[in-house]
Amino acid sequence: MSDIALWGRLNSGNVQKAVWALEELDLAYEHVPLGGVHKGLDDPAYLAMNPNGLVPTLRDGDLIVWESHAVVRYLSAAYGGGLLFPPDPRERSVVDQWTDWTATTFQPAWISVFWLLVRTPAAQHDKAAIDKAIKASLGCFWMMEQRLGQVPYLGGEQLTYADIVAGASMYRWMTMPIDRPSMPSLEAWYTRLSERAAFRKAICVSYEELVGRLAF
Ligand SMILES: N[C@@H](CCC(=O)N[C@@H](CS)C(=O)NCC(=O)O)C(=O)O
Repeated sequence: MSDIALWGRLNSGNVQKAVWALEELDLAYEHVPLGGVHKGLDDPAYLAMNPNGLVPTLRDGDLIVWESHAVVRYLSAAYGGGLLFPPDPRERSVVDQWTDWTATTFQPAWISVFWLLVRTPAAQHDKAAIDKAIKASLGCFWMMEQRLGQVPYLGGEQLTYADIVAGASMYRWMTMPIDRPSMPSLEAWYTRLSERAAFRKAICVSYEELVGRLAF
């Protein structure tokens, strides 16, 4: 058994961030499907590891970490060897800025489009709410468009964990049936990410099982 284990269903956007980091760093790990159709989130043994009762959870030896951004940041710091995780605090502050913005602002905005449009059964769609959520998301995407017009990655010149947590949204955003205004720098970033095997494996994953499904 590998020292590293990851719990969570592979069609969870938050689990996908952890898978991308593990794959990007070429780490050996055991994957344990959990949540969604696999259930198990209320298993006392799981709750003892992750009292938040959600996925992902990472184990590395005797360390347990949950919260996807903490997991990705840990893997980058522990195994990135300077890649993904800039050692200079000034450079890293910018990476953290985009990472925390993703957690607090960007992800809540775009994921609400995903829930209203994809996870909500079509018969219950609320067009006004969907339009409002798309508008709020576009505000975030325009910020990224501007940043990515200046530098190739959110943190600067190199791929970092900020690209992992924010880029994890891109496959869903680019494949949802919505009108997307042209954003050349964002699209070029998506193309750059798509050239990475780790991105394709972790992020370009079917979400068919989630369509029209508000709960498991
Ligand atoms: N803030 C948490 C959110 C975790 C979360 O919401 N996980 C969802 C999947 S994306 C979950 O466990 N849902 C229940 C399920 O999969 O059954 C993180 O980033 O890890």
